[in-house]
Amino acid sequence: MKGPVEPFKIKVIESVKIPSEKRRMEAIREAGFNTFLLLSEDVFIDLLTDSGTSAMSDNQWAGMMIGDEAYAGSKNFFNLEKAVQDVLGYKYIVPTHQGRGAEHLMYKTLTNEGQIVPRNMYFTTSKVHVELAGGTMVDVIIDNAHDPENGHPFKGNIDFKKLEKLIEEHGPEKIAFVNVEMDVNMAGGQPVSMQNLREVRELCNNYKLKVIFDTTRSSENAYFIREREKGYENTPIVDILREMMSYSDGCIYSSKKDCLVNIGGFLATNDKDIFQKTRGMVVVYEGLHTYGGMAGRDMEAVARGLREGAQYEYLKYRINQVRYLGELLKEGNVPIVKPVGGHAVFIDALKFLPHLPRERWPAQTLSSEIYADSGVRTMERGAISKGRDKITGKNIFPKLELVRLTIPRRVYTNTHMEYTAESIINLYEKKDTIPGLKMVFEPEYLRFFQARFEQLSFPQQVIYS
Ligand code: P71
Repeated sequence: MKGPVEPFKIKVIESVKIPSEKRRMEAIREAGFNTFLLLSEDVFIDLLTDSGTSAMSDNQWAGMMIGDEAYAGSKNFFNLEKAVQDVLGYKYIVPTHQGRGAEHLMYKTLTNEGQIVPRNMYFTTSKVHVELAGGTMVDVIIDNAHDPENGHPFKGNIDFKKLEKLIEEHGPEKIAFVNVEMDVNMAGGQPVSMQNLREVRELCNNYKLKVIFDTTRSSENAYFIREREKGYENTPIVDILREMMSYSDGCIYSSKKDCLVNIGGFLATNDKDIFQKTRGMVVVYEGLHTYGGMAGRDMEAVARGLREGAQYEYLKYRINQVRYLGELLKEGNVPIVKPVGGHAVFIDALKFLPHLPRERWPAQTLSSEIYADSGVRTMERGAISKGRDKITGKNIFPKLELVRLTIPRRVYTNTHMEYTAESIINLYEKKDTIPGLKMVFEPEYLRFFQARFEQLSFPQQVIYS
């Protein structure tokens, strides 16, 4: 098997080195066995996130040089507005500093105290912004998404029975809006089908509900539609994107992913009322409505990146590089979430380390072991990320206890993928020797960022807490 051919050549490089085994051991200990607390200079291959970690093109860098840093009416804003109109088909846009800025404005505008927001799974920042606005997010994704072995081609789809039941139970006036994420992050980067989006629109029309998309990874989702959905085999990606967006009233977009930039975000809509309200708020929280927290040069990079990120040849390489890593791991019998998603490969830590009890944090353990073994940094996406039950204070143990290997865009070569796979396969062969972790420091909010752990030695696997 070979990795996909890159549709670009490399003009600038950044040196990276593998820290010695001794330094890796020290570094992970100093970081309290939490990969968020590692120093970047101690990392060889950084698969923590695909957010803000892309390599920009010569065309984007050239755009940075024509940044118009006027406080008001920057020409780069109008270039961004035009790119959003051309690629996504929305009329109005409000720029923000990054995705969560857009979530804040959009979700606060549309949510009243006590209302419900159905969504295909959840994302941490999205959930927080709905809750801060007084609402509750409820998961209405299809059951297949919760099963790592299930090979459904559109595992990100909304389950209409769940959605309809929720609307009927509470009444449509209790539903703030219906929220659909593209290429669902927490489910493993799993796409939503065009048919599902079309049917969400029809159902919401019947109840007069607004539909808001989280389009953060929509170009990658569009690629999967072209690859897997009948009738779209030869459709240009931009046409797929415009059809997808036509089924919504608006979107929030973290440009740090599919727009191939290091910072930025926006919301976009065809609804004049949403536009006026969010544009009224952007000046309070982000900046004037023609920059919204971004520099002029950043807006230019987003405008150009949105167009580049929707090119078929680029997406084909991108999706296949992620898949290549997944296939290599599968060949080595490493248990991963199937099918491989758009932005990351997820390892099933419960299957990788079956000898560890949940309260020895298998995914946290595995991410720290991968780093110690190879200098590759990954992210825990399991019980530590999920946190405690707000009422009982007990740890929640979600079905999915995963380690995310997130692939930055246009940054690493296929050889980096091979190195990563080889190290993880070697680790898998000695998995029985891996001891668990004990949490020794736990912050109150978003504990995964700063929690600290100690390594237990065998046979000290007894649960004390
Ligand atoms: C990712 C991130 C960044 C992140 C956020 C929180 C904890 C750890 C890492 C950000 C997203 C996202 C979706 C679907 C909105 C945001 C927020 N993802 N929606 O996966 O995936 O965007 O970071 O630009 O504010 O590592 P923002």
